[in-house]
Amino acid sequence: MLSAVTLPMPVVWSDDCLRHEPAGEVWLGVREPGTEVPARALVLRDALTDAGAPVVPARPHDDAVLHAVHDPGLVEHLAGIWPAWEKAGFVVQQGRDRVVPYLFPTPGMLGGLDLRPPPAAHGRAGLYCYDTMTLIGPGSWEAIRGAADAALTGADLVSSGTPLAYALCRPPGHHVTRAAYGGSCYLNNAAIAAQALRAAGADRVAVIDIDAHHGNGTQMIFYGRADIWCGSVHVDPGAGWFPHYAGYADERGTGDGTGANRNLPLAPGTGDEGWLAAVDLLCASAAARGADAVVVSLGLDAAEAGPGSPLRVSEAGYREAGRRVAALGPTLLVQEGGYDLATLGSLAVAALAGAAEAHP
Ligand code: SP5
Ligand code: ZN
Repeated sequence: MLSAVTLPMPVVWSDDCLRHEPAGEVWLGVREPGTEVPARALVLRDALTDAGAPVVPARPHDDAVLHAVHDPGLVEHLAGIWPAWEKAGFVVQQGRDRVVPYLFPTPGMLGGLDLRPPPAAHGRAGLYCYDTMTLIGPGSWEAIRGAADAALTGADLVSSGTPLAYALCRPPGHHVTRAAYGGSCYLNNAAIAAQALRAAGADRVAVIDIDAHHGNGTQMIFYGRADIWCGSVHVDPGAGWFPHYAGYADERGTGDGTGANRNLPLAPGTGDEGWLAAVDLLCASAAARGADAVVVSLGLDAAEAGPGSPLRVSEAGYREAGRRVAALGPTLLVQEGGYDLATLGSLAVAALAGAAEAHP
């Protein structure tokens, strides 16, 4: 156990992150309880403050950086779809308490037609969404925006000389592409942070994603860019895991970004040895390319204790990974997944304690 640690790094926190109550997820047509719950954020905050980390409130930021990585239409949609849903009567008249899309305007459906945003809220619900698991309710937008502000505040800290910071973002973000949300994510907090670090003067940024699932959103946002290198270690999508359509090893970037993306898919059940070897390969690639700042998409759902966890990483494994990624340079850790409330706190403490060892 890590009893004597005093974590030196700021934990950026927004009370608004508690306001998102997805109230479950629709999986294969059935509403299930869901695991991305507000208590996650409280468990993480309590464990980190108990370990001595200072809490820094997230400061409000304008939309400039959000619009640099996301379609402004996505941001506007997230801010407006709940009020529109309510106004259309779905809550009071139909008992439909959350926004759940029923129609997705895929390229195959449109066949080249111009995409006309439907005036009807239920028609529009799937316009920027790619799954049925990522519900929107009354406080969702405030939490989504609060998480982005936490990431931006963390990036401010790192770009102003703090060597190590952690943004306690909830909801998570790494599954969100430029114009589509899903996977319990709404805005891509890590991509927003990486872009903010670039804007503040870091010439080269590395994003290292150690969530159990592929960081498909972050990958696709930066897929054509050489200035932000992306690496992800995750359970093999080819073995049947979310996000199913991305995360293969042959996805290496395109155009200017060719060679600036690296995926290391692992067999389900992989433990510390295989996972840390992959983390090392990502670190070596990032180091070879050079990074003025590092963003870590810190998912804690690769741990063995997770509900239906695809990988079997231990607390010691997370500590070691934290140490290795943070050794690459000034580092912002951004919270992604991790759902087992009984072990989430000690996993976060372990990862951050490891990162702190790299910045004594
Ligand atoms: C940020 C993050 O970790 N997002 C995870 C998204 C993947 N969720 C996949 C869920 C698959 C459906 N859950 C099955 C529940 C069976 N009761
Ligand atoms: Zn995940």
